[in-house]
Amino acid sequence: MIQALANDRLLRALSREPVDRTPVWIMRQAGRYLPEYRATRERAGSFMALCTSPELACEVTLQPLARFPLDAAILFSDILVMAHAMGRGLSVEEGEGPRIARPVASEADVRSLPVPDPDDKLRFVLDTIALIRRELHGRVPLIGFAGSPWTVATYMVEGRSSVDFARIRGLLQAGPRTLHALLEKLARATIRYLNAQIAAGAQALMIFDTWGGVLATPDYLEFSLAYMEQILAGLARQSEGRRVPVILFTKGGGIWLSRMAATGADALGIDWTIELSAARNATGDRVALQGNLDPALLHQPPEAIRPGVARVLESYGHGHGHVFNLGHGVQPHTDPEHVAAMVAAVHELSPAFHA
Ligand code: 1CP
Repeated sequence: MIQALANDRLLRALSREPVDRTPVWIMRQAGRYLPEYRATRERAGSFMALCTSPELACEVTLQPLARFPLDAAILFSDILVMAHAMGRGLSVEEGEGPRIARPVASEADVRSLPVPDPDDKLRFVLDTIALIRRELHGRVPLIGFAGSPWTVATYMVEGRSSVDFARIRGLLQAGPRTLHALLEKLARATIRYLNAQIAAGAQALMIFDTWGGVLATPDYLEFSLAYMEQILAGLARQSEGRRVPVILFTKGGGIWLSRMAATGADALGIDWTIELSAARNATGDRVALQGNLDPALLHQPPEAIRPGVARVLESYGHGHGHVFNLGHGVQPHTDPEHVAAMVAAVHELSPAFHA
């Protein structure tokens, strides 16, 4: 099915083609800050029930688009459905974050992990993508995603969110062979999974490396970036007659941007700790940049949000190749009216940077 897109600003900006204004979407745009999301989650009964129901996952994907004039939809799912598909058991309890029932602890555990067939074990995601595409009617593109092997491995080894990453760091120091075997399996599984997302209708992809930033530079290159590079090399980058751009996001990765730009990614996600002007200098216009308003600014009143948006736009400066976003996910206690103010400011202020 080739369907013309009414609004292709996101895809154009990710390929550094001209746009009339800067496209904008929001990491975690479907989520707990929206009362309608909380209502649908309640109706689903659990986070996993929400993720595995294509109808409900499609519903929450579209909720932020009904509120704000955004330039993209992002699939409602989670990076940890991969752990579920590999049979390790995933649950997400209200206010507690994700839990893996059977964490990976030994070389034997790694050896026993399957590389899941996405058409079987992750069918619910592919069905959700197809349904969202039907419901979008080509209004905006749909972004698919996966976690980086390193970031998914942190949860599979730690069993939950971590502050010190003691177990996986222990594995890294003590026996990198086991960790490499796990990461290699996750990379292979993720290539199959993301290619299946493209075949189901994803029009751009994002790889979330939320925890790459906790690593020392040589370890980041060996245990995180190398596997993202493998994934990039294994993806079908063309679908429906168009390029499927890939965004790479390492939170805390500001010091590695030039290396990230050399992986073949189309765009890099930038967190709020580095200025876009510096990121643009470091990458030399080889990639598009996405970001990077500090999500904490959205707790301020709308009068303070507008100048914050202006600073981000000015920091990127004149020209194409910028996708406006936060530097990380929108926080659960954010007032949706403040999000509306941010989006309105991007609409009003950004055309001047493309004239
Ligand atoms: O952006 C969107 O609207 C799409 C949905 C989405 C995405 C892209 C969700 C829904 N999760 C993710 C990615 C994700 N999940 C990441 C990478 C991006 C990031 O850093 O924010 C990570 C690290 C996770 C793991 C995860 N799942 C967490 C974070 C835990 C931690 O260690 O900080 C949480 C809270 C979940 C559950 C989850 N996933 C998504 C939502 C809305 C929620 C909250 C669940 C609820 O309703 O209680």
